[in-house]
Amino acid sequence: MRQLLPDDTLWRNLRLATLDPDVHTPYGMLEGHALILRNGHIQAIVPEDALPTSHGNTHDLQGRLVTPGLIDCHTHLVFGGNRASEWEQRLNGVSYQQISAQGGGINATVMATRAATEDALFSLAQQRIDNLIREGVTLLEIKSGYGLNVATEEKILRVAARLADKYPIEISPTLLAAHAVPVEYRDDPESYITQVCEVIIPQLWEKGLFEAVDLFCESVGFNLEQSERVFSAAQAANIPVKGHVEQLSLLGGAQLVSRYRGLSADHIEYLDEAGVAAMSRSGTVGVLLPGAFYFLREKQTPPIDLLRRYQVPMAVATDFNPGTSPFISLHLAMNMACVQFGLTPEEAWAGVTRHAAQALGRQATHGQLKPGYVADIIVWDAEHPAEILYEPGRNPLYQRIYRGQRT
Ligand code: DI6
Ligand code: FE
Repeated sequence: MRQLLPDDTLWRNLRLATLDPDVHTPYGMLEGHALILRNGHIQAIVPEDALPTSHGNTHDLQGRLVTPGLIDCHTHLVFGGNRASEWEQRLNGVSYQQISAQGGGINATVMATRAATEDALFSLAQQRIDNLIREGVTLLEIKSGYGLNVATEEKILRVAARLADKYPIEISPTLLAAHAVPVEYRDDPESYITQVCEVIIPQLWEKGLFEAVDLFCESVGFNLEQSERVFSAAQAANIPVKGHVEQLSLLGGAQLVSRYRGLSADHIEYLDEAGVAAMSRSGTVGVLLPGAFYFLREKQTPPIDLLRRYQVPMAVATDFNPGTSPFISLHLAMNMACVQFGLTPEEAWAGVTRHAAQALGRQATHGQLKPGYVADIIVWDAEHPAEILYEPGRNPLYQRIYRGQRT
């Protein structure tokens, strides 16, 4: 009979979808087990019949379904303004690329974000983060990328840090200064890349404002050579990298990310077998962003069968941003990953738990219900994990537990 400490909490009468690949059942499902939580972590998972008959701090969950907290590993959550008028232009036949070439697109949001105060950006971000917390998100990646100068990139990252201070959620901040060429460097993109490498990365890394460097390797973003300059600068400072790659064309960005042993290659609609093989060798996660695919009315889907065959972990994220994925729902992204890309519901669940944790370098501590992992746990009023993504908008969340505390 396991001994419990006075401060331990005991969660009984539940059905555990552990998402632990070493539990060989669908979703890593464990029936008839209980959770013991201690100091914000999972202390043990024990069979119900091996428990003490009573403990001061016991929660009976009446047989409910329990999963790890959800992880949204790719968002552009902090920005000013919106792009509804551009969206209407696109629906009247103007392409994303044309709008970008006219100084719209990312740069339109850059103007709005540069003009907004830090407090205004924080207030806008609060409404968005509330939605994700209500859906059960407990770890959230937030990128910069709508500043494109050191002051505004810092402003965005400071908003991300303030969100982490205020809300019961962990934030993983990413520097995406190489998101687009700002208007003031329109005729000299190489000099902007120099600014990113020699000013923005070192200054904001020195201030401890981000964990990884991201970039947009695409015809409307940066080419391979420019992307390599950014990754090389990050590598020189031992900063992990990731990339928006192969979204609208095949430039070889995924192979570049793999060459730098990047955390993740994101979008990857145009990824080829050479890129998949490279990702498999480097342990790079493929992050699927079906919201952008849907909103841009793309036709080319990511090579899911190749990713499966090479056992490349697939994560699923919202890519929440004003230009290509204005959907602040991870449940919807899970649904879209199944309906549009052909993932199974279990793959989508792995995509927002253990694979999303791996995309953020946290596979040893987050994204599974396993002893030693963080006690980020969601209790659902649902029979089966598939219900959560089958009916986005229903949100059967019963209780959200963040680091062992109900929130
Ligand atoms: N790819 C995307 O889909 C977003 N960023 C990126 O690199 C678009 C961001 C925007 O249009 O505001
Ligand atoms: Fe993105």
